[in-house]
Amino acid sequence: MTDTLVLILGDQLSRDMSSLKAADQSSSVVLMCEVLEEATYVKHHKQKLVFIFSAMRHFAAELEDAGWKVDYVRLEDKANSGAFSGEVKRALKRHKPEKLIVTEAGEWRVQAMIDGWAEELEVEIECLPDNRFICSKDAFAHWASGRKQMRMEYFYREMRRKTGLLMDGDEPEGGQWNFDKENRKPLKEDLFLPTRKRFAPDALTQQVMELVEARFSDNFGTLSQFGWAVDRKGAEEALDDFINCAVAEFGDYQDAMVEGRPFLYHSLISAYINVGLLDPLSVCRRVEECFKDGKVPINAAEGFIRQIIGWREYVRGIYWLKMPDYVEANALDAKRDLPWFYWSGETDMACIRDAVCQTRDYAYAHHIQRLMITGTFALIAGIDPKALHEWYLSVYVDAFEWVELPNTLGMSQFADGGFLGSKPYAASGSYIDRMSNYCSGCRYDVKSRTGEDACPFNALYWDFMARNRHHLKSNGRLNRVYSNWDRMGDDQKQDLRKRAREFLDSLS
Ligand code: FAD
Ligand code: DLZ
Ligand code: SF4
Repeated sequence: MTDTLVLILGDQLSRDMSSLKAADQSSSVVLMCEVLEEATYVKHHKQKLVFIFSAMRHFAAELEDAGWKVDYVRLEDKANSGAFSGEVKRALKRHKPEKLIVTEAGEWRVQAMIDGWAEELEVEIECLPDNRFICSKDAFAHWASGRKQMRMEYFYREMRRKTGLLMDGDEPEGGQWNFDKENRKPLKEDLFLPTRKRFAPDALTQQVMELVEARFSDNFGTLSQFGWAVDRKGAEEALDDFINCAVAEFGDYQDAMVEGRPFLYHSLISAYINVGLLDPLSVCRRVEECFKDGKVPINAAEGFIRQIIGWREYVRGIYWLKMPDYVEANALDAKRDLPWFYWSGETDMACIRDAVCQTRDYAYAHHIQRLMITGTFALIAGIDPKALHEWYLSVYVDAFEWVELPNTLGMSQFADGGFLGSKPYAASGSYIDRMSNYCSGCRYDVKSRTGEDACPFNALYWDFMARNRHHLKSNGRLNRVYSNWDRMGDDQKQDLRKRAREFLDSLS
């Protein structure tokens, strides 16, 4: 006898989900469904599809081992309706439960669908908050109310106090809330880089790889380097690997970039946290423990924990505060098409080529590559933020709209006019030269600003500042930039803008 149907979505792969906690195992059936509508709302990277479907299939087995009855609908099943609503309706007919329990969806699009079910379906529906976040949607809205501008730093301090992470009584551990100034070192030539743990696909993953190659053959990305963990044990091993060989250096080299070395000292765990294979707070406690044991310096521990209880929670709060209009934001009125090299990697710009090619091969690029290479280029070239958003949502294994959209539109493109962050992440080639080894192998000259061989970032940077002056002039953080521009001679300004225009005209 089934009293309850528990719907588990593809990014809710934890036995601690509020929906499972609220259900009685002996009288419940768990419904999981692979549906075409989720697989196609953007053209996901092949590795992301394999990761999600394989992780869902492994989680179904984990639930069965733990005593749950699971009704799992595969993409290949002939009767698959291709949509969540269709699959829920079919499951209601099969099991005739009195109640449907679901944890709220991560994405607005799916939550709107769930909200519609109350009218559409003849069953009691209980939709519970997602208990994997430290700050609920309501608590964030309360924190945000009355503020004209959001600032992550103040929100983050509240999260430190709330969790007690890196706190010494009421004071921050080490006497400072933020050690970011110490976290901007470029990589030294002779620094040892650890080889990071990758996971060979098991039989189930290989089956899914065949399915994805057959059904999604023209999606972006390759599968030959697939090395993601697809179950809880693997995700925990990936976390162990980060703790054992990378976390101590995470802070110092967080912003560094090295050609051909995609992973450096990053944790590579965002996808596992986002789908529920790792718990964010437990991850932070592990890192805090390393700091307390003297194995990890404060700048690394604080820098890492800030990303999770600060940025990750903050962007989720902004997403739910601002959706559904947020996706249309375009404060700088940027309209240019996304250049084809975001897909092909075929460009003479060595920095973009490396970021795009590793994205194709690993469905991964670290934060500074996303923000300061592909993100900054799009910003200063005036690429349509919605087109860029769809690109970021497609190409990374960890991409879910609630976290990707605020990072892209808000942090990276300033398309919300400075609601999420205080300044646009515009930069010239000298930033990339300082933080990476890209420029030494590039056909362009990072030191030149005009002429055919000049690094395109240089002229585009000034062109961006000049053409957006009416939007940005009141931003106090850009005063120095505009006084430098004003000090330039007219010929120099014209040359810079000409170089930018010619380069932009050459984009396809
Ligand atoms: P690490 O560098 O090791 O950081 C540790 C953890 O902190 C990450 O695993 C992640 O959970 C969290 N984190 C770090 N930075 C952020 C941030 N800005 N916002 C939210 N969480 C953060 N992250 C996603 O999870 N999904 C996305 O779709 C996504 N899209 C992005 C798009 C753009 C334009 C930018 C600039 C950033 C985006 N990020 C996204 C944030 C960040 O780049 C990734 O979380 C990070 O690169 C994942 O790699 P990692 O696990 O090795 O992270
Ligand atoms: C990303 C994704 C994909 C590709 N496929 C599925 C799927 O077939 N079934 C499913 O339950 N979830 C999938 N997901 C994850 C969902 O997109 C994710 O759960 C929602 O975006 C949450 O709002
Ligand atoms: Fe990128 Fe310019 Fe450096 Fe080339 S010279 S790698 S385009 S920043």
